Amino acid sequence: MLYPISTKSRAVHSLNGVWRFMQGAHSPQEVLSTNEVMVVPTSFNDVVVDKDKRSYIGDNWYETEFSVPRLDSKEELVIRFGSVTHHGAIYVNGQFLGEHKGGFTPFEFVVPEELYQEETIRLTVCVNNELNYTTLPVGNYVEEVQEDGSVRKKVLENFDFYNYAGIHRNVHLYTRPKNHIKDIIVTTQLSEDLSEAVVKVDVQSVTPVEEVRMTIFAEDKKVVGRLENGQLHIQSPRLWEVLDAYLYSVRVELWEKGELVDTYTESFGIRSVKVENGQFFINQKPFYFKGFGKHEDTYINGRGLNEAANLIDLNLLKEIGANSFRTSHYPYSEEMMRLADRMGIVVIDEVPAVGLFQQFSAALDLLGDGEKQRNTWELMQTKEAHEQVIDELIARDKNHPSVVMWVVANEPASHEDGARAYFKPLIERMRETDPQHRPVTLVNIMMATPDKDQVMDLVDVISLNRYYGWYVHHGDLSKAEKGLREELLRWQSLYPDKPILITEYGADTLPGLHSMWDIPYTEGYQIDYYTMNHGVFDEISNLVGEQVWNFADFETNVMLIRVKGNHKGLFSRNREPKQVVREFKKRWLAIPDYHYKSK
Ligand code: BDP
Repeated sequence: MLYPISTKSRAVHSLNGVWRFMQGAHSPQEVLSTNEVMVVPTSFNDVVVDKDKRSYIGDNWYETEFSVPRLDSKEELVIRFGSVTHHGAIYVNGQFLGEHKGGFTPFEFVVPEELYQEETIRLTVCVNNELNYTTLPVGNYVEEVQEDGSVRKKVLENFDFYNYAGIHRNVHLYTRPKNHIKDIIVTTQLSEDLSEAVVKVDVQSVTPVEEVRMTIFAEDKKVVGRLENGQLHIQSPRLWEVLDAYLYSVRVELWEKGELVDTYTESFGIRSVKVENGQFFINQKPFYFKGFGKHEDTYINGRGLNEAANLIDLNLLKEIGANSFRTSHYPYSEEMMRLADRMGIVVIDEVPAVGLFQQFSAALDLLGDGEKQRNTWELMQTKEAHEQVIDELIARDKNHPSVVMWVVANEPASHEDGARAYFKPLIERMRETDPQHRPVTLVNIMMATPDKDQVMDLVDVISLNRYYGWYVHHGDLSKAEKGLREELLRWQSLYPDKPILITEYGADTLPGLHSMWDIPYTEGYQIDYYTMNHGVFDEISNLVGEQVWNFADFETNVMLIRVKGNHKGLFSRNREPKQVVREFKKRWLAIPDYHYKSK
């Protein structure tokens, strides 16, 4: 799906700003009559202040007006949402336009032509934040009868982050030709010695045109060449390199009877990715991932787009010697993906498939005693949502050079019967749908040990979330070390040709907390915990990277094991470093991006 940009044939307007807001029942045929307002984009939760409104589950109504820009008869008007979490129903002048399920991918609708003559259009959005066993992420949905007899909806998160909601990303209004470029698919093929690249561009338009012109530009805007039959050979291409990004762009033009019908410019990078002999190669060199699992999570904005936070995060990431992050546990904003492309940061791109483990909620103390434990794969009805998010994520992110791997799910119950039948077709779908055929991984949970797991043979990289010294052997680092080593060696002998990637390891730490005995939660324990882990990682030849859990402290639901959120960040929630950051900086600056584990 194309990102909204202005070109000769397209004009983009922002609909961000202050909208009217109301929670509860409303008929969109009526004007939303309310004294409350809400900022778009942001999560509403931390902005409304009132406790009940913050945790409200159900319909949240947003409304604004805009005047219709001038259009000629060959143009159409589109309303586009970067994301609405988790379900958006869109109305114009009270008329239903369409809806979208899933809170982390963009969608758009064409405004009906009969409204183009109107002076203004009233845009109403119903944002529903319910989660259940058919949605991704998975939530435990309950309805509680209150003392006054009213029913309050609740979602008990089946995952460890706060269920922020709202119009989370940019809302754009844009004009484009009715016969327009629907999609641009860029693939590049690099020769073994990296001396030549074949760039292929596939353009999809609404109806075929006489001529499609495609020109590739270098970063300095000089013409590299024009495509013939959808392809161009580039000699000695400048590669998109880790922390040294180079972005080419392709300008696509649709021509009909000597007239320019539509034009769009897409940037791309030339780089290769492959998994072979237990190593992860970027541009033919074995790469070592240094970085983080993150969250889109900041004070005030919650999960709402915060571009300044995105930039400081990637600047801090570079400062500490890292080179990558995982979009745990959902697709991040398009703006973040573009920033990663620009800055040469490697991204592991994850769909919002989190919570696919029935007992996870019990482990996190979320469910009452009455809840019977059933089998995850009989209970969850997420197949349809899962297919949809895979298709939407790949449609959105396929051209990003920063994306080197897809994640089909985080910590599902891959040790329970039914997991294999559930995941096999999804993993195949991910591989086949991606025009670049990037590697696919599944992030394995600590209970799904090598003897119990039923799916890891299906993926390209063994991604492990392991908490030896935290959830396992809490506070006992020597037992933890032994356990970690044993388990990693078992994975290695089971899949000698597959790289192992540590996608999570971490320990909750309160800045400023110290103890003579470096007990858990102190800054001293966090340092010792990581030192122990790194010692073991360095022993394992096909362990190709370490991504810390988490980049920064983040908000969660209220739970026994959470003290105002999850404190496993290397940085606090306001991005101040904990003591361990200086240790990481030493280690990561000493580890090269390439050839660290070459045999
Ligand atoms: C894993 C999850 C992550 C949690 C983390 C933790 O993947 O979302 O926040 O552990 O417990 O279970 O800190």
